[in-house]
Amino acid sequence: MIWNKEIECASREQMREIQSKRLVEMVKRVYDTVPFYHNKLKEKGIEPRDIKGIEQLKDLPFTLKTDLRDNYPFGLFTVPQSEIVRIHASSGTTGKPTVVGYTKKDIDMWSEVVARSLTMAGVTKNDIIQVAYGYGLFTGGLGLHYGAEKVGASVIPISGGNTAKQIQLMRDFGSTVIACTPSYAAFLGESIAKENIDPSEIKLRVGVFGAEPWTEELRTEVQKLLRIKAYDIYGLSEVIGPGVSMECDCQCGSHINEDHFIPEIIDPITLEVLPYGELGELVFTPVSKEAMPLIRYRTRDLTRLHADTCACGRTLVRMEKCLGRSDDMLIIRGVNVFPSQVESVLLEMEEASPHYQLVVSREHNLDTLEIKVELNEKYWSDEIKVLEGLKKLISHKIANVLGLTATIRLVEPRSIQRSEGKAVRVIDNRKLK
Ligand code: DLL
Repeated sequence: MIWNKEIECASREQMREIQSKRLVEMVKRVYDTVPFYHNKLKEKGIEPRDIKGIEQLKDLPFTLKTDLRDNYPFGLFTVPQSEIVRIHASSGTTGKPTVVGYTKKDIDMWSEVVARSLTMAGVTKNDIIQVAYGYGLFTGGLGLHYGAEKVGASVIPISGGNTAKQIQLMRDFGSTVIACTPSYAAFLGESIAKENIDPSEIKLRVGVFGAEPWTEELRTEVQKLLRIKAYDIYGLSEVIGPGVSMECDCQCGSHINEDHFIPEIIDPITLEVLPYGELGELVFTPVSKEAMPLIRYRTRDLTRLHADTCACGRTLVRMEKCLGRSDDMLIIRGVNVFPSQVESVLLEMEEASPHYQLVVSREHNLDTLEIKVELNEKYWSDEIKVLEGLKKLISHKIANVLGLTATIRLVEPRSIQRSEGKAVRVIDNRKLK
């Protein structure tokens, strides 16, 4: 089923026409109402009347996360506060949170894109969806909630955490869809397995997982644990929240709701726009948001775009699974390391659980990488020889993939702290010094 066929299956020309019209209108609006953009466009010598369509997107200035912080809290809003019906914020690692606002129309648009997304995963009004993303300033809970209601599904707004309750309601209410971070899904799966619950009591069939990078290997693991089909949902609060893009049943990339969020891939160094198929930083221009549209917002997420028509019939541009964020990329002794590479290696091995952590330190001016690997119950052994052998094997595999030697520390099942939301995969002690 397709939620909005006219848009999701539009020809490239039709889509460009919609995007052009919205872009022209939006640039004029922010020029007239947001001093930050007024000045930024003036600096570049751009008058709104110069912008005739999507071809000129590449000439417009970028917006950075720091720009949102500098205009904290409401400086980028285009409408008076009386028109704002919702405020969300994401807490950064440092300083002030990034604030976003929504008008009534923005909430409707957001519900529409999440409804499209859930429909891509085959969710219908006959489903019971357990929304286990956090409700609150984080966009995950309420974002999924409104979209699921729009689809007509029965929503259980349980929010994140309280695993025993999650499992109880899942059994009692017969939830068919679970929406949460993939790392929490892995934890839920393990907890169900531990309780020896009769699998027929769990009716889940679909997982809607996102808010953090995750690998194909983790997908396989979670699908096995929860006996579901797991779909990737992507989004960020600055652009709207969840529902910027979502995988369809073909699972060959996530379809971007590009009538609202125009995607580009840029080279993060030269800032040039790259052609489809090339790896680079994802940039979004949310053109139809009333309260807080942005021009060319740099997400820091690294991926590729593809524009060929998908077997599902949708023509919406697809983005590959995010490799990670450029600011999550660790540079260890000059080698670039993404946590997702470590995840891929570990989860190919039966012995490793989906819970791991990278600990980076600096000793005598030399970076060190320790990888804490939590073993699955079955493989946790008291025999030093067995554990040593396993350590060697993991170390060898990691060296092959990363081109870097890491110290492997095998840790007991359930000893790495679980997260109810985004998992903490990296502890970088170098930053503390
Ligand atoms: O994480 C919105 C969201 C909620 C998406 C629920 C999906 C499901 P923020 O907290 O602003 O918003 O974080 C946005 O999280 O720039 C990515 O780095 C990362 N991210 C989000 N979804 C994915 C995904 C929400 N599917 C940041 N794969 C983004 C990889 C993701 N990374």
